[in-house]
Amino acid sequence: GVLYSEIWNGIGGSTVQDLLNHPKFKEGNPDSTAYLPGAESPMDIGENFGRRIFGKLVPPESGEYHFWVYSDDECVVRINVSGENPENAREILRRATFGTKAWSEKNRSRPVTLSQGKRYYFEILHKEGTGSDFCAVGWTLPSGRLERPIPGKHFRAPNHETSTTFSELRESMRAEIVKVAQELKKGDGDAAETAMSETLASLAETALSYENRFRATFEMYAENLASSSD
Ligand SMILES: [Ca+2]
Repeated sequence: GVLYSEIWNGIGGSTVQDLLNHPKFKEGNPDSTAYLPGAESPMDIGENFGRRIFGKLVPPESGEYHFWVYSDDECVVRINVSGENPENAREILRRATFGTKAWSEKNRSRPVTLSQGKRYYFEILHKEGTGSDFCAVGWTLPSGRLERPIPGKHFRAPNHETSTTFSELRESMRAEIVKVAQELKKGDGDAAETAMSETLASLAETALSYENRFRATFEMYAENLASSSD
């Protein structure tokens, strides 16, 4: 499984509240999105942005879990302890600004009781001001085993993404690539060559960005098959 990540750029401040208060976040349209293979962000991607990473957490055991977090700047972990609805999520853990990239018992949650195989809404809200940026969430399972960060195998991507079919994805990729290719213009001289190489680089990036989306769509397809054969 995977988690879904959204980023809003151009938002100052170091606290999650700065993100929650901002009109761009309230409007909901992120500047970029991505799938993540576990409960961990990429590192040092920019300045003055806010991030939400979310998915459905499916615990492999029943009992008391302890969650761990590290981040820079601030990070809040929220879970709906009774099910999948995002609106009932509550804060279980907060790491204040400027942490180090290391797990510490100071940044561990109180026990959270979860049931094996049940789906729980899970999200990480992260705010970066300036300097280094990262966040990750791990857990101690009821058996005492540590998984830090929590791997993607315990997550299901959000509902709205599971409806994407391969043909929709292929059509969207085709449209985006045609759009970039149409910017290719013939011309002479260094300026035309520079423009050509920039357009080709952009084309390559567009194509590569689809790798993760195809992989995530395949994983969700496989998960749906697996769960329907129970
Ligand atoms: Ca920072």
